[in-house]
Amino acid sequence: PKQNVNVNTIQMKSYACQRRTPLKHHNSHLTEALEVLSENAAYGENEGRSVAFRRAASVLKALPYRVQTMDELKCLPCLGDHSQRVIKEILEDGTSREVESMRQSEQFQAMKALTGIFGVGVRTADRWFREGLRSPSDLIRTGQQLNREQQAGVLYYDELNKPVTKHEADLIGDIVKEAVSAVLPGAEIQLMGGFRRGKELGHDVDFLITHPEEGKEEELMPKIISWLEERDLLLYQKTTRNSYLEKKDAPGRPPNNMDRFERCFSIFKLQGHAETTGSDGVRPSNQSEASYWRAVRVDLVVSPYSQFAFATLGWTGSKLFERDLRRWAGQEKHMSLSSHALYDSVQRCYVRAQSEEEIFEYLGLEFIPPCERNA
Ligand code: DGT
Ligand code: MG
Repeated sequence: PKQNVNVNTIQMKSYACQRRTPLKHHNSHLTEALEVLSENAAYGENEGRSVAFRRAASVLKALPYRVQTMDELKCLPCLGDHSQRVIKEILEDGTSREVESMRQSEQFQAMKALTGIFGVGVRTADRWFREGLRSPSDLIRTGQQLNREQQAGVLYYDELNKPVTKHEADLIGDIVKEAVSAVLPGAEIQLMGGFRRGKELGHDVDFLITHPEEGKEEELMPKIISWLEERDLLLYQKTTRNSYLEKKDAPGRPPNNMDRFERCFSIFKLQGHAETTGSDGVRPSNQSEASYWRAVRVDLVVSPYSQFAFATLGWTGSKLFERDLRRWAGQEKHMSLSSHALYDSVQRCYVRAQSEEEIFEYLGLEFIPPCERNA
């Protein structure tokens, strides 16, 4: 399709929220390498560097053709020297030695394995690495002190690292719907995160819950959790309460990345589903129907109706798209955007919105549908 695209007329905008980024693109041979560099920088707690590589990858995801020569990159934003060097290497040799040796390195692999444990961040993983630990089994063998979250993370490590399918996400959606409508009739639930952007696989399943009558959603989470626990559907859960106060949280302060909704990090026990049957559709003989389940990470978020549009926008992702929305709002529009609200620092007022479309419009951005937010 390249013949139809004049590479010199492509106007690549520099904020991810100004671009359309489809899920399937033409440059994964380059973006995967750049994302290894980004991941590695994150393991070294170099956030700026990590984001820079992620931005470079993201620009290539938005290109409507497969890059063949360095010449085609001339007019593109966000491609630093290091990214360009790596791209050049891949275009010339098919692979980047720097990236490949990084991928193979003991440190990279150990950090990937350790941060892949639910409840383990870069700091903890790095400390363990320096103590000589490399994998979840090393943690068990050496009897490391683990918190409740990490214990669950180690216990269900293999299953939680197996991608969740859209089908499994829908099965969990049905359960959450049943729970929510049992404890609060009229409540609405929406699938968020990667699955809302059209992904077929995810690392978890994200849901946003609200009720059209403001206030009805208060203290909803504990009721949902009890309903699920009574039916033995949860392996782990940690609920945090809503701590959002408009007066305290938004104006003047830099927009805070962590939001303050009532929220539950959980691990679901997903009963007898197709994934664990063999390719012939026959269940392995060692598992009875009752013991037939897998662990799946699920995030539940409850939002008041008046904040629902902001919560929807904030929980759809991708992470880079969200980051650039906030950066755009702050740098270009003197506004502060969070998953709760939009504050206009020039007009000194909060902006109300009923839909994502209205928020884009207020930000002076063309509306980008969820399936094109895969930045
Ligand atoms: P996945 O799950 O790896 O397939 O991909 P995503 O895009 O679903 O990523 P995930 O589940 O980590 O997060 C979903 C979106 O929700 C993400 O794009 C940004 C947003 N998000 C996640 N955690 C937070 C949070 O603590 N605060 C806010 N405001 N947003 C968050
Ligand atoms: Mg997700």
